[in-house]
Amino acid sequence: MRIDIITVLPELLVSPFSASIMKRAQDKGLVEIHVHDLREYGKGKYRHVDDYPYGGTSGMVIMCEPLDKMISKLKNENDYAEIIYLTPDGETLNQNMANELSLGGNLMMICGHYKGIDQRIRDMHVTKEVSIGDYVLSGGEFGAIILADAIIRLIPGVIGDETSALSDSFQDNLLAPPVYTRPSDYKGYKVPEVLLSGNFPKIEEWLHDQAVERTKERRPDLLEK
Ligand code: 6GU
Repeated sequence: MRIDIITVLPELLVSPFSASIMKRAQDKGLVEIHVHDLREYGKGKYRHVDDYPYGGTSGMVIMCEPLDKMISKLKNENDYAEIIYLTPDGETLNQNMANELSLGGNLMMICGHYKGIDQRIRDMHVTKEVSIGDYVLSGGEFGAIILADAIIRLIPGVIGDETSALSDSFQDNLLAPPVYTRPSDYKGYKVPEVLLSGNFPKIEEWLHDQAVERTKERRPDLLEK
């Protein structure tokens, strides 16, 4: 899979993709991440990419031309399953969306800034609009990082233990059960006996019960789905 990210702040997108699972996925050749600086297509000496909004409202809007040029160039070079605009008025990201996007091929992600991008770019090029939650961020970059992380860890081969991603919270609309590691007694806080029993059917049952309990208590809305 190839992910192209268009941004005016490419420096924000360096370190998140340079460590841990997202780095390993690239090193293994399972995903290619290409960050593009929109200012390459900016206008004039200062390579500006934004202008005042029509209608006299406040803030600045990212102009059509730099985005259209960059998106069109990328579309000529690659096929994309989705061209995603990260925006608070998009569809809220959830595990189901991440699962689908992890299977679907190359992705382009466009990060907005200021008051957003000219509506005509959304009409011309964007095929999916994604929000990461009901709050406003100063730009789409953190949304792109979060969306990319949620997708990349699901690509087969990225996570060593193949079953691991399937047992995450949300994969079956249940939160994950508690986990423990050594020692079995830490300052009198003990690991539940069943986990030390070696009785795997019983352990499975206990883990499932714990997941259901935790979900009932913390996120009953998930059980209604
Ligand atoms: Cl993806 N972008 C911005 N700017 N704000 C957001 C968001 C995205 N998701 C929630 N709030």
